[in-house]
Amino acid sequence: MVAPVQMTTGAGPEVYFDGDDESRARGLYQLLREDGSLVGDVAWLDRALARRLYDGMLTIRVTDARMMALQRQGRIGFYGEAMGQEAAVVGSAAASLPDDWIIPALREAGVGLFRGMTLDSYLAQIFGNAADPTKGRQMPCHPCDRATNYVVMSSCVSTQIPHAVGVAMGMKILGHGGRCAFGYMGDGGTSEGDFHVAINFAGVTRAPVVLICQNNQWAISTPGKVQTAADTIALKALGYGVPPMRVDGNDVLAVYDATSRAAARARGGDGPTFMELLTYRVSAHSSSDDPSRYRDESVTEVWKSRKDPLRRMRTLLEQRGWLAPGESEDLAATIEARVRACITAQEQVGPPPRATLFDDVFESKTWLLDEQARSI
Ligand SMILES: Cc1ncc(C[n+]2csc(CCOP(=O)(O)OP(=O)(O)O)c2C)c(N)n1
Ligand SMILES: [Mg+2]
Repeated sequence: MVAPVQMTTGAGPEVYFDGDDESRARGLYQLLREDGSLVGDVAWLDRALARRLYDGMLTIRVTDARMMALQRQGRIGFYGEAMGQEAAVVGSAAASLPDDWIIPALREAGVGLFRGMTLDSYLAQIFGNAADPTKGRQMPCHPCDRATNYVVMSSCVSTQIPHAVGVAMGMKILGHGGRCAFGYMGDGGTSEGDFHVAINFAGVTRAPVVLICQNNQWAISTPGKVQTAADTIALKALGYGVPPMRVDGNDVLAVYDATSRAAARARGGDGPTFMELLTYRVSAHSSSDDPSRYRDESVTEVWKSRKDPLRRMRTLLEQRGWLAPGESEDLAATIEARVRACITAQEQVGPPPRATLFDDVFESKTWLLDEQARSI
């Protein structure tokens, strides 16, 4: 039997993976410290991967900022940012393979973008225009992308988890070996009944799924400490026989490495893993929220500065000469120009034609819909 391992925060692979499941659920896997120094060995990290991770995080940061500006100008109706959570989003996305399926929750649009959903398609969906594959019927921030197996988000908190486990069970039944499903959720999602039902099925069926909880410590105005009496969210998985991992969610290298390990297990037929990625929702819950009414924003400031996931990765990249001084600002400006060009293009696309209202409702139109269609 593997013994428990005592961990102070931030354990590298030699310590973290040496213990039992409970110590992994109570500990915290880390490779890159807040100051940009390394905890463990990352011989696998080359410049290309490091830059893909950093550029992916920067793309989310810049895109989200533009989208929030559009919302404040009244040009889009609603937006929810992932500010401060970019490492959890990109690190996990980078561990996915093209044949895997992604079932996102609230803050994973960046996973879709990282996997190849185009910015044009993302913006078309935010504007709900004629180029929107869902024909303007979804809220902004509920994108989908068939080409990259990125499933549209279901708005009801936690419903995404049974969806993800169901997709994975389907893969197993159909004999689709070598692939897995990624099912995302927030910390709040783990208090819903759907979480317990889904993780139970995942454990019993040994479905090829990686369940990823972005613990950003808030569910709108509900803080983590009144969300659950469990010491950590990862501990919940133990009762269902699903191996847990608890990871520094602001450390893109640890998130990438841990998710890669979990995905490899799933793809190899070794069943599910539950991952708690510890991070912080630096932004408001959404464009309709004002967190200064219910939380101490001096705490937010610490996560925004010292604990910022981009900052620590930038420090490492600059130390290794993989990012020149000032290059990050240039890169951000290039991304912003690209986002602005897409906004201009997509704002000129008109709304979906009214007749499309009746598409995708029934396989063939009923007489009632026919009648309604004639009246528009
Ligand atoms: C079943 C259900 N209850 C309530 C809501 C309203 N709601 C939307 S997001 C949210 C909080 C989600 O918190 P969490 O799961 O931690 O995700 P986060 O927003 O922090 O990413 C709530 C209560 C909902 N969409 N669905
Ligand atoms: Mg949350």
